[in-house]
Amino acid sequence: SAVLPLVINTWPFKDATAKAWSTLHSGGSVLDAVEKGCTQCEIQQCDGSVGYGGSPDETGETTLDAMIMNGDTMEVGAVGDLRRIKNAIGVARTVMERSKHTFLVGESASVFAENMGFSAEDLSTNQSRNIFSKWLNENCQPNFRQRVSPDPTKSCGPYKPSATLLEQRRRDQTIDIHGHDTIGMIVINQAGQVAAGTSTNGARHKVPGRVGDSPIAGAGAYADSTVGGAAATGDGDIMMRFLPSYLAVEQMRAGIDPSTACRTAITRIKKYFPGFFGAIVCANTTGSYGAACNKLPEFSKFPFMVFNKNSNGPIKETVDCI
Ligand code: SD4
Repeated sequence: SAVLPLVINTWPFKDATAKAWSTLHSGGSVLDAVEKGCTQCEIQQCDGSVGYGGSPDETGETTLDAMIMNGDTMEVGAVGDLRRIKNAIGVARTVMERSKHTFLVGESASVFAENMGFSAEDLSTNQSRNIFSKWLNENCQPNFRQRVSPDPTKSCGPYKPSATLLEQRRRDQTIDIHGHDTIGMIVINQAGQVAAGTSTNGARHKVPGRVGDSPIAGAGAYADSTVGGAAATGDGDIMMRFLPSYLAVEQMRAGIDPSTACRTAITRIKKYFPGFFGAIVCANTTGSYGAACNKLPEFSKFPFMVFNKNSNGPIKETVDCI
């Protein structure tokens, strides 16, 4: 039932939900709750798809995307292709609050973070090194690698033309459906203030420089305290073209209930990319919430977490995909 406060996030990342709730409960703002909740997942490397040690790119490096949005002021802070820094959503919040900018990327974002006191660390782990070397061995002929780059651990390019790529993407799994995914979180407090955020290590074996949907306002997440919030997960290369979080919030603004709003956002993408992998959660300022996902043979139910005034703890819910 619809009550506030409310914490809702993608996937069964319950410690993140609990952390956001306790942050709110101990007097924190909705932004604090989103930041601490997502940070919890970055620390725990939630299912290998949030934080360090996951989704190595074509060179084996893990890079992070994150954003946070203040639905009262419509301020956003985001980082993409962030290197060496574990707390991506912390850096995103710092971009929002300590610079006049919205979105910093790549090496420069990392230097900004270091200058702001975030410590630089290697984001690789044995697990990410294993994922990388397995992929490299399976996908790159040694002589091909040699020809492209004198360093055989570097790029697998040159890249195929995109028609071939479209075919290939039906077979490849760059987004890991079976592990879980990006954390996307919406927090609404008793006063109806809304914040939303995301944190992810993106897609496996991405081309270096690739930034997904997660740090893009309106794609990965969106918040507007006059309406509500939304957060998405899935194949960001497809999803970012449709701004699904923005669409869900705009649907709710027009008076549509959250479940229908989420379904509309998924249906819009499905029309062009029926086989895309993705899901979305959304909530309005009454505390009513919903979720939707695109049905695939291997993905028919989407789990998400909810914690509101009526719960005794984080509750896992699922929605049937459409
Ligand atoms: C991305 N949306 O970078 C993220 C990853 C994700 O399910 O959510 N995967 O594309």
